[in-house]
Amino acid sequence: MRDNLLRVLRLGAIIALGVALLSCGKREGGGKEEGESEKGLVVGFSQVGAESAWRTAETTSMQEEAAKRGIALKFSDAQGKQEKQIQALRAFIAQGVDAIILAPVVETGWEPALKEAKAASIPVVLVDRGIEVADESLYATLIASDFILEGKMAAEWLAKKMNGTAGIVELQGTPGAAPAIDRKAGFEQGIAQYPGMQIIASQSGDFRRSNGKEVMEAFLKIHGKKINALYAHNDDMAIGAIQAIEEAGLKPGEDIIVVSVDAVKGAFEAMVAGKLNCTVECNPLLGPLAFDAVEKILAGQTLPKRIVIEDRVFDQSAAKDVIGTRKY
Ligand code: GZL
Repeated sequence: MRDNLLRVLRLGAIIALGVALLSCGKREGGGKEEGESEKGLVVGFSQVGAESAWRTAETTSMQEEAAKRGIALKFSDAQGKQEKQIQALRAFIAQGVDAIILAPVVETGWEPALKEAKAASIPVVLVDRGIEVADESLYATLIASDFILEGKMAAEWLAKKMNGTAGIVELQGTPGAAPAIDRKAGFEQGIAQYPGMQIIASQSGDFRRSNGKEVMEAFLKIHGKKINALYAHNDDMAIGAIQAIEEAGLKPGEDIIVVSVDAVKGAFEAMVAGKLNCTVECNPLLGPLAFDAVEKILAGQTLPKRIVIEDRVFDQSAAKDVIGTRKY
């Protein structure tokens, strides 16, 4: 009799322990964490910064889409510094977010933090820029434009406009950033078949309007009349350079033909004013695709490693008709 009683008590203790262990994986009290939304999803977004109109449009798209889906978004602006992005990733991991969205400022140096996210079973979606990693399992997918193609489209348009002969200066984006590396490579590939298309100077303006103006001032001082075309890796630097061209007493869009990338509203305004000649679109409204990817991954679906955004070319001939339809 006594043995049976001991057996029942022992079995009861084992069951109680099992229930306790099983429930310890859930949040305290099973309730929602502070700031959690209806769906309970909490997503960390590590953003490069606010260096350009394109970047601001991307941030707005992400924030609006999260709100629309009832997802709590933890937002971090790294002010262009990779170490701040890595700190943000580690903070998101410590907070136990459900997923991370990362717009990586540069291509390299991400493995340690991404390995920590993987160890914590937190999926990472890359948006806007790619990274160089040996182990592609460290991120779920990359949603971005094809920057090499953008560079080629810019080159093709300019070669036709210049009838295959131009003295070109180039304003590069942020050193080490995928769009800067690939837009340069794509443009060089695009002009390779035109011996008369010569890049006479190339320097980074860090995707910023103010830097674009400063670097263009220097180009004009050094190379003067040899310059009859500008290729800028983004519209913000092109718009800064346009100011420098005007202050040098030259006509942007006529004395110096200007081609850039992004197709932000400011570029259309400059084209309507005849100061910018062509912009290659790079769509920043990535919020819907990014959160589709997050929700699919959390539902256990596998995504393609690369989701490519389609881009178009806009020049002055279309600017007036299109400007009213632009969303960023
Ligand atoms: C492109 C994005 C680039 C934009 C710039 O996906 O990373 O960074 O072209 C922005 O305007 O600063």
